[in-house]
Amino acid sequence: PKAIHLADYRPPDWLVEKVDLDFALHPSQTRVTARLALRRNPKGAAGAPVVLEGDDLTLVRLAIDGTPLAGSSFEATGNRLTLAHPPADAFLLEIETLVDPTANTQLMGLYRTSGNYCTQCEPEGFRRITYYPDRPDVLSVFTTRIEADKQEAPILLGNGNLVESGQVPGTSRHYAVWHDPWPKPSYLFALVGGRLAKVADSFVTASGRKVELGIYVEEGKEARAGYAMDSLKRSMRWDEEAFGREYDLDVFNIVAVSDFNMGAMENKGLNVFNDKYVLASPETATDADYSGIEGVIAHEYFHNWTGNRITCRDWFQLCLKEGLTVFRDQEFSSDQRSRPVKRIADVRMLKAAQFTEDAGPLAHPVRPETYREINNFYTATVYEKGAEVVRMLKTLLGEEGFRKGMDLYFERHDGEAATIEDFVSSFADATGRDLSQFSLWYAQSGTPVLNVSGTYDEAAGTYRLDISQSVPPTPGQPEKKPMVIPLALGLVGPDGRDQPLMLGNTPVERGVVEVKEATQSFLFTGLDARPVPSLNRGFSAPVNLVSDLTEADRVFLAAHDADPFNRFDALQRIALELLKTGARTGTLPAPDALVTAARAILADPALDAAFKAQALALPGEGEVARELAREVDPDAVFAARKALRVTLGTTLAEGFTAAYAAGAASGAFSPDAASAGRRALRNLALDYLAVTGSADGIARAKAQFEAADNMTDRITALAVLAQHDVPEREAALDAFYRRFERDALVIDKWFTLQAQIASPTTLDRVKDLMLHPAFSLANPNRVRALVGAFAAANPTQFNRADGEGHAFVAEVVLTLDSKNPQVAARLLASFKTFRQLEPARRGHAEQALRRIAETPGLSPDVADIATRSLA
Ligand code: DPP
Ligand code: ZN
Repeated sequence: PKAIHLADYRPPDWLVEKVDLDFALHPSQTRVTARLALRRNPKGAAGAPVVLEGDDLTLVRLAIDGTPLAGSSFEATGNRLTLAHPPADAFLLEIETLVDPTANTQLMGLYRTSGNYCTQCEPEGFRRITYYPDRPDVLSVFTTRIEADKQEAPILLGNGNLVESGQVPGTSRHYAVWHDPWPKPSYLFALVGGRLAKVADSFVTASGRKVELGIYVEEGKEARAGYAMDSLKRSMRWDEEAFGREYDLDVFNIVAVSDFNMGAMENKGLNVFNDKYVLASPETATDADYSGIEGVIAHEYFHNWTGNRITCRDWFQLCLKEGLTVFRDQEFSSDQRSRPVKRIADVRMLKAAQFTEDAGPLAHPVRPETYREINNFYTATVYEKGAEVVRMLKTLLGEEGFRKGMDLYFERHDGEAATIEDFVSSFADATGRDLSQFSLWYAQSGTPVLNVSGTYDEAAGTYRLDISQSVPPTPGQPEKKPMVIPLALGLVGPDGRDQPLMLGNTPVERGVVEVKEATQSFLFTGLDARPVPSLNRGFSAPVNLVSDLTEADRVFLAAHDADPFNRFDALQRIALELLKTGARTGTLPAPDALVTAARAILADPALDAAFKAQALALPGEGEVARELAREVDPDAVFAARKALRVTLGTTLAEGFTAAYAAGAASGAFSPDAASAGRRALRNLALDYLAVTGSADGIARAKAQFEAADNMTDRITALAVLAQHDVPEREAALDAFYRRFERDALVIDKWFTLQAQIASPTTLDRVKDLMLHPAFSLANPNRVRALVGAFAAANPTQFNRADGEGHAFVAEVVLTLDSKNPQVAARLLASFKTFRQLEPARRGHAEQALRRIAETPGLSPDVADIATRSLA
């Protein structure tokens, strides 16, 4: 496919005033009649033809203003419909197409899942339904009539409000007409038809309008939608309170489906969800599942304003809706739960996914300037780094300035397809700040490195921070300019309290200094003792911080820092340095400082359990590898980490035993954050107490596995057992399977934890599991749970020294590519860290990538990832 460039953007030549769609649902021959009221765009090219996108379409009939068109007056291929000489500057184009939803294995456009009909149109799926100007800057008012066999599809759902429904006389068919008054681009279109059970509720908006809420699930799963419904109502209230945004239709529906490429989709008034992010019960869902549901429900709901009411001008602007909406859902979850713990979890995820992406061949700016396949840009960079950029804006402007900017953005651009420039200008204009340098965060890829060193002058009572910044080269961007980095900091005195933060005679506003130059110094005054600097508090900027802090400084911060994030980070950094040295040299340095700091955190009654669990969980293998950056031997990383876990587990056995006992459940299960935190710490303790594989530890894990009254406790115990080659492992895996065999989402967990076992036998296990009746290459959740987990979360086995792990994943990618290119490409992206590896493993990975790249007939999705990975 050819490259598309942001610089080539042109407004559409034709607009769609309104569109009427008529669907006659049929398993293999669904008839779609589209009536587009087309009008020439005064901003388009004069005299331009009408060119509509299609994908795999069968055209049946075409008419203009009611008159059928002769074949000579248009040109139609599966992928394009061209009217070289449209009759007038405004006319009604009627298009009839046939689509086969059963044969649709890509899960883009109209497809079937568990026998039900559903759609996915973002980013370019609508063109698989009918010919259309399928681009986000063409907004139109949609009316959708859906007709189906009443037995097959008793439920018929569309965007907007239901305006009519009834029986088709003399047939077994019925219909429903949905009208969405809000103009929208085609990627927000959706319909659902099928046999589904409804969970109903309602919500009264701040201005007193009643909204009917519905969550549709497969029959028999109604009881598992309660938490999703509760999350939805809390999201609706929160968006009113935090952003002044009210819902704008009479109905809000969510449909949970079991075959879905992504997490969920924000179609106007009709969100379609991967059922993983809707269904939960204590027996089947972990605490992580509950918080995932809360976050994704909120995310899709928040898109109603940031994405739907204001959409993107083109797909280069994807972060305009995604980064902002992730920021909004993170803030929501922070308000619902513990803010520091949420921040820690988000930063862990950011580093694991985005920093890694930024450090490899797939690095790209938050707003890319070129792409070949837009599906490959739904990335951690666009989403998570995009959210960090919005967070930095808030840190720079303060609470009030940020809200003013958001208000102005909504006021100016409601109903429009906007750009990042529009977004940033709203903040600049609302606050009078020059944000031109700040905009580099959208344009420059790569994670900035911030080097910081401090000098205390006792006689002058000053402390000078010398800071230099650089952004490493990334694909297409060999050289970078200095960025604006909001650095939140504190100067911690010997008593553990923050000392005054003064530059000259001026207090530092909100504790944030702005680093703007390649090198810059800040002289803090009025200090009567040498401080320990607490830098980048709350992870105020997504940078790699290199400081001259000593291990002793970090032990001190881990114990005293007023910023909880940096207490966590200090401990993690001590561990990371040990792990790096251990992995490089084969010998772990003395971990005494870490043990001391960890013991203090574990015993501190003022800290909540969720925080302790985060602080005491060692950095992952991926993070250690990323920090090592080159010549990585994943086995050495694993060995170092294992050795450190054994040391901590043994030396802190008493503390972990106490934490394990203290975390025992009292009363009925509740998914709230405090209870979840208690379980997290208890389960971390279980892992440490069993890490040596001692009989005691295994017995404790086995007992917990058998007695658990919730999925978090059960699956963690099983994961602990799975990491040890003991007879209890296979017995427990079998018992788990038998207990949940009818529950695909739970069996996914069973696949995942087996795929993650760090053992040379795992590859064969995974190959066997691919033949298991519960596995299917046709279902994205199954693929991700088994093969995705192996590739992305089992560094030692995916990167086996003999290359078999790479070869296996490459083989799956090729098989999958002909069915579902999007999921195949996502799986292939697991190779993005291969350049970090030592030469032999790197060679194997490269060979696997080449084998893919040289295969004829690849999808654009897989071809794009393979090419960029090898570049
Ligand atoms: N727009 C969806 C989401 O991120 C994904 N396609 O919510
Ligand atoms: Zn989104």
